[in-house]
Amino acid sequence: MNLDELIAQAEQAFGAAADAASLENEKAKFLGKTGALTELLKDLGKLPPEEKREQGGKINGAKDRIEALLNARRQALADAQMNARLNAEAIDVSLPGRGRSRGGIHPVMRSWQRVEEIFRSIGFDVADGPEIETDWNNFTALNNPLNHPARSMQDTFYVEDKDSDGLPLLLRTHTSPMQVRYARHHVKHGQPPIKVIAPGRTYRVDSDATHSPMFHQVEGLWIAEDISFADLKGVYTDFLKRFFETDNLQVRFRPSFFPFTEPSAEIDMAFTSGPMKGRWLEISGSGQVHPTVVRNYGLDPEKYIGFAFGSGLERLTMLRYGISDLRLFYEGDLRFLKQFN
Ligand code: 2NL
Repeated sequence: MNLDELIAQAEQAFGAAADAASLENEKAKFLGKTGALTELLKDLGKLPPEEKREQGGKINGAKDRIEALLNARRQALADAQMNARLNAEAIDVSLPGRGRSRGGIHPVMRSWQRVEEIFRSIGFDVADGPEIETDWNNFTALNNPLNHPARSMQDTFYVEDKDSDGLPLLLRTHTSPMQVRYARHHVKHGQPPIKVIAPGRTYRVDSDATHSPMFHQVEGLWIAEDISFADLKGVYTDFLKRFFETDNLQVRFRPSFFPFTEPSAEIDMAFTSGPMKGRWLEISGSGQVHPTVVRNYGLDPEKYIGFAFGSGLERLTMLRYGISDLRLFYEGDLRFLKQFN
């Protein structure tokens, strides 16, 4: 077999291989275990030593040459593949950027921020706490009787896991448990006054045009030796004026009932100017903290006294911006949300 012819054959075969797989197929025909060159090398053994060296050198030279042709073709195919990819994935760097839209603050969160800012300025601390609570923190500590309907399966979301009293954990139905935790921690490590607000998410089994299963509350609590209903009136009226940015409002306290306060009052307000002038609006529950609740904080109710209130952040937000449908808060419609940013 003429080695130059073999080299020419290899060059032709490699050149005809259109991809890496067929190239490796062609390689086997020349350099593989049963390839042409390998067969030639096997036959060398039959030759006398002198010829063996000469023929061996030639064959190995041809082998080197074919391997070089193979590598050149491999490189060429790889280059072609890379060029095809670069063309296919080409990026037009002259196009304008896609831009990045900016998020905004939800109107209820704006109210939350405002409320914190106002109460901090009156000397209130801000409590935090878990949304999954124990039965004791959510109900018992707040003087809710065991058979109270708020505790029923129909009104409260219960969790499979049980607390250390063996009672099911639950999604807190108001923000009060944060204040219970705060007060007990405060009493353990120091003395009253306890002066705190607790804003946060709350959950009830309730869903219609005016109720959402998840909503936001802010509660306030001020306990010391001499905190009276007069302080509640002063603090809450000041809060409303600053929240709604007007002195033109009236506030009234209307007798009511809550298990955790005694006496209790509904707080109503009315604007004395503007489009809402003269309409009384329920804005908050409130009262003097019940002696049982004060005792559950770890304090002597004969010595310590104070007030608490609870307001809905959605309600405050609706009144501030003139929003008529609660559901708008939870739909995530940007046409609605953009108006507050
Ligand atoms: C309502 C009722 C109220 C409270 C919340 C409270 C919290 C503690 C102790 C005593 Cl830790 N009271 N919160 C008191 C009275 C009323 O809210 O339906 N608000 C929308």
